[in-house]
Amino acid sequence: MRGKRKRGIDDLALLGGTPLFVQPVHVGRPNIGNRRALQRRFKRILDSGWLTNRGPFVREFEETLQKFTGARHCIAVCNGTIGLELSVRALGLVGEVIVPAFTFVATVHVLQWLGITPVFCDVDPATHTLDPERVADLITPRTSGIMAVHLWGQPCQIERLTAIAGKSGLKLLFDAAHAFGCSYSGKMIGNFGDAEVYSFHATKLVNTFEGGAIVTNNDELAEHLRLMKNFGFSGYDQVDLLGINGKMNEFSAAMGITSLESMPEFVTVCRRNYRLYRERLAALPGVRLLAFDEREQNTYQYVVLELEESEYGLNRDQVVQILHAENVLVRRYFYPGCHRMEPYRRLFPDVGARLPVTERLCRRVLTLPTGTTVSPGMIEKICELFEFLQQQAPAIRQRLG
Ligand code: T4K
Repeated sequence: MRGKRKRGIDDLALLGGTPLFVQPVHVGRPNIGNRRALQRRFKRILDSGWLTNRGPFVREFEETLQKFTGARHCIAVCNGTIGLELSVRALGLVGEVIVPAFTFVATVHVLQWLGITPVFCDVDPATHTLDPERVADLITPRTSGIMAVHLWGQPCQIERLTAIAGKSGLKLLFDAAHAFGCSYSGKMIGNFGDAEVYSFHATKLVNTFEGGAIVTNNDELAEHLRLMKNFGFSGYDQVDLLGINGKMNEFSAAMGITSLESMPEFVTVCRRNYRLYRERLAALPGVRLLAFDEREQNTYQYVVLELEESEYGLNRDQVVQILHAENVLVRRYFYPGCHRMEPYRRLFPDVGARLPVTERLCRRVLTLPTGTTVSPGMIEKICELFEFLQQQAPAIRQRLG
């Protein structure tokens, strides 16, 4: 299964050696949970002939999520992106919305797709989430809202953002794609702002293959969202408003319920993995792992590493190139930053100048493999490789030219 540890730089796969892993080691392998329970649920769906349109599994999934978060309403949707789009429309966002550029591109695409101008804002270097001071600087008469992201499951500075939004009469929407199961001041994410949106994509801790959910404590908004995600239907042949198809299907909900049942085990494994990486990499020069507030609930579904080239000896992109050759498929999330992707690069060519932290993170960050398919032995090998690369950095740099 595994190649030998590296003794000299010629053992590196990039330089002709054998890869450390025979099979690719991914960052986001799905956590499956109890297969038998899942198969039983699939059988029930097939036997019942009820495949979608708010069937029993979707209702059960929504109720379970609601209890778990303590929020008043939870609306399951077919993916997180649609959940964000529905929320943006239902909240009546128009004109300009302040958003980070250091996020998965879906966050920003949602705004652009709906004809709203994304106003890119820099992030805090320690947490990688929106910097509230910079947010306040970007508010104009055209601003209708703030779309903040609890990146890596790390909560935003919610109190400060809430105060800024309240003072300026702005809506506050949280992209909580990474933050299901995380808490802020002891309260579950899902209870803040006007609404919060989770993703349950296959790569997330809890998954529904594709899926998401909108969570809110606003009754009127919830009612609006429920209609919107089902074409606006309020009865068999009555349509009350402009809607779309944002429904989750029964198979996805069954996966979600099964996945939720095993969530405590997933978190235990991810926490163990995170701590192993932390112990093994803590003393390595130029390596910093993103820290989580241990007083809060965290899921540790992302292990995020920042690499300082001047101390480590190699830059992030060289390390990624070497690790990929070893079949360790670390990812440069969220390189190159949304502002450097189309259409934003063309629309806002100079915006990078006011995003120094974002630009720096885009050069330094990589995420490491974790999840239930990643064992302590694999982590040991990966950490050994990181140590080896640091020790051999000058010679490797020379060979890479
Ligand atoms: N907001 C934020 C902040 C987000 O991060 C996301 C999604 C969204 C909004 C939108 O939510 P959704 O509409 O997706 O529900 C992946 C996911 O596709 C995406 O959902 C996620 N964020 C993003 C952070 O990661 P890619 O382009 O990196 O996917 P991909 O195919 O390269 O897969 C990632 C890793 O997982 C690879 O190493 C392969 C592995 N993998 C992937 C899949 C799909 C598997 O092992 N099995 C699988 O089935 O975006």
